[in-house]
Amino acid sequence: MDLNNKPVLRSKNAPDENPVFPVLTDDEIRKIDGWWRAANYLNVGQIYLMANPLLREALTADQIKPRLLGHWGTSPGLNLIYAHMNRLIRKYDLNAIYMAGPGHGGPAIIANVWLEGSYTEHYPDVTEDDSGMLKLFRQFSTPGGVPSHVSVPTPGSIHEGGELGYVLVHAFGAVMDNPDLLVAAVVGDGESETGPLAASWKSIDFINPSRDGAVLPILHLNGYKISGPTVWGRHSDEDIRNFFRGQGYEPQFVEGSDPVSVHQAISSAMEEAVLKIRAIQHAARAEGNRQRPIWPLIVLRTPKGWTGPKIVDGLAVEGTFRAHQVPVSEVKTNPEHLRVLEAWMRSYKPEELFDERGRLRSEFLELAPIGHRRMGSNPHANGGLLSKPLSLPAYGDYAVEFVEPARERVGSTAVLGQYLRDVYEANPENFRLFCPDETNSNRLGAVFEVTDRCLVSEILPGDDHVSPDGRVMEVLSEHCCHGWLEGYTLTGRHGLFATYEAFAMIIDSMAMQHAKWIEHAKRVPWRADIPSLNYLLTSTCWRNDHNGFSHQGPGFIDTIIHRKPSVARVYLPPDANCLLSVADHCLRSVNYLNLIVIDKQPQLQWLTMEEAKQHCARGLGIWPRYSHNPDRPDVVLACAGDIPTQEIIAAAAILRRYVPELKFRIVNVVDLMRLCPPERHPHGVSDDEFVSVFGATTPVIFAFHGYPGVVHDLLHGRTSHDRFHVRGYIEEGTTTTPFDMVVLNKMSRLHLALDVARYVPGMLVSGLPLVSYCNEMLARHEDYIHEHFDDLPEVKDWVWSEA
Ligand SMILES: Cc1ncc(C[n+]2csc(CCOP(=O)(O)OP(=O)(O)O)c2C)c(N)n1
Ligand SMILES: [Mg+2]
Repeated sequence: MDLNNKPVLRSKNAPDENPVFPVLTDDEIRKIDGWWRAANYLNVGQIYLMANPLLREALTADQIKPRLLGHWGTSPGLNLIYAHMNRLIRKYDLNAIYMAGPGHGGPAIIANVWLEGSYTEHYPDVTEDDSGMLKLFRQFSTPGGVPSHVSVPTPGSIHEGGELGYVLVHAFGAVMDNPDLLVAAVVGDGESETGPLAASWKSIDFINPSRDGAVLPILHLNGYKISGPTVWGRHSDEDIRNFFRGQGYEPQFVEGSDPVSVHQAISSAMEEAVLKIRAIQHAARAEGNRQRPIWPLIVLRTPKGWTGPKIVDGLAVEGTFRAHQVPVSEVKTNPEHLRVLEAWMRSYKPEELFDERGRLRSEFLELAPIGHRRMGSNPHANGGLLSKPLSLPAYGDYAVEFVEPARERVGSTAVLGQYLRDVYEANPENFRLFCPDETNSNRLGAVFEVTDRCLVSEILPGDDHVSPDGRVMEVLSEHCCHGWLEGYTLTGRHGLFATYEAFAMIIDSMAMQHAKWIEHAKRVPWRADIPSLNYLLTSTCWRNDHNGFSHQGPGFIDTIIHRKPSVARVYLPPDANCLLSVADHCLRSVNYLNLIVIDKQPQLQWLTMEEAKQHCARGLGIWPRYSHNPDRPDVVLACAGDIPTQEIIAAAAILRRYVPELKFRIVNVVDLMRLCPPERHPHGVSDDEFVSVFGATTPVIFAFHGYPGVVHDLLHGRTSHDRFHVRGYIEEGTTTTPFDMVVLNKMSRLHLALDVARYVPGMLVSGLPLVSYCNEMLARHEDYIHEHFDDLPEVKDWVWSEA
């Protein structure tokens, strides 16, 4: 090995103390470079060619795809890193996976996993020869083929990179509780400008090297986004170094455009990083070091579209934003462009790289790791293969017991907290709670009896349950919480994301992307099932207290119901026993986004555990105890959600007093998707069952937790849908009392009773005293809260009674 002491490459801005020493022999460089050229060649082939894959004859216009799609610019950098990761995996027997933040470089990863043989193992018809190569080219970005991003069908991928910004959170989530795993995470310099990516550098404050694996971030500083420069592309190394040092990293810079020097520099930087990571892990695991380490990070400054056409039509392409997608277009119709493309492809010397059959020559193939060490075949990137079901305590043991129902108020999430405490105890290595900062506020604090908040940083004596060994992941970034949990479940482990309802909207796009991933994965046969992503939304829109208007927003329900029916589930448990039953169900499930919404405040408890089990299994049903002559009702009083359940049953009490002859049934919906016609959602009840619960023509007054339009949307297609009159959250809120919130949104018991008077035939006369009472009460309420700053005692202390 040539180990002279001369730095082979140093950034023009880098200070002298950071030289890079060569670690590769000339022969190693030749082989790595061969792999890299082969991957680059396959990249270009995927974008352009539909015939003549190895250029064994002169390229002609009819061999070019009619629609040129894909991204070239990021790909040479992605290929470079893949090739050098391969060398290190072999040398150190690393258990590593690759995440490409600029996931638009899909053809790069496809090229590499095909070269290493993983692709053909997953897709046997895409053989490792020239006909397989042609299939690889022809399927890319064409109808029925594979997408241009590193998406679900790409072996070795658990990160699509379509919506930029999440590569680091996915990577860090994947290594939590995976002590041997290393994720090489490439961050685009444009991507690094996104909010979620900017937030995620701090993830190292939550990575405990004694129990977690490691992420090696590689900032791919090619200087450009789609059509403009990146912010960091115009910053000095010194600025960038200061930024990363401030975040807890020691960056190593690699810069250049001469392949040989860059191979040396990147191999040296990556090897040094791997050794640093090993040293960090050894210090934590063998020597008990509890300090937050300084983690390595690589800044790779290479030209965008490196090795591509330098100038096209007189304009610079290589090293500029023009290399982002298809660097030379109109190849079918412009002979000069065809010539540029052919010269470009031949510059990789395919005849040197591929043998007669079209397979990568063995001297280059030697670089690839074997078996599960190949990054396209590592089971962590198909996490369901490694997933172990949770060991769950019997949730019935946590039941809220009562002599008479709905007489006392109990905090339902506090009960769930006790259950989660025991889930933690029974699953010390594959369950975590993710929460911006509100585990206690959401009343889940019982978990701190058995674990702490995680922080791998300075801990002060006054801190409450904070330690590097803590397993409650509290970071005030909904993006980090969601992304970590995605990475954690995609690698087969289980978790729950608990957050304030209004602020779930921050991650609604992430939820959408994850739903797409799961949905697509179900259609890819080799992808194993992964644990569901579970949401618990508390601090809901119905309680304002000191918070102003900012804290109300039940819109995450809308986000979830519009996801594919095969992955979307929404549960609105009305009390603690139902919450326990729903939580148990969700934690056992796979391949869903499970949304659970329930408030944290003490609330009336309606069902015994046995009743709750049956009700939740059915998902919706009549509650006979709270109904009045329910067999042939005049009206159905329906509810979904805890506060709506309280208000509708309180409305029922008013109705019984003022219109005793009125027959009604109380229907509660805990599994919201039951409302959908079965052809639109697998949970939808049959029309017969729907009619047996809601009747066929009976008016329905429906109190709903979220925006009323959600219920109308779900009911679309049901028998005489226009008889449903839905009350819900209508964007009213301020600092006010709990009952005033339902009054302002016209979902109070008084409004619901007035709706009965309005919509039930024959109520015009018999309902008059009812109407007077409700209107008087609304006026009294208004006066009372402004005088006393609290709800009327008969409202505040209302409990259900049979009489
Ligand atoms: C959140 C988000 N916003 C916008 C886009 C559209 N987009 C696709 S690629 C790209 C530029 C990415 O630049 P960079 O991260 O530097 O990647 P490069 O191609 O330079 O490696 C943009 C803006 C996106 N995919 N995701
Ligand atoms: Mg860039």
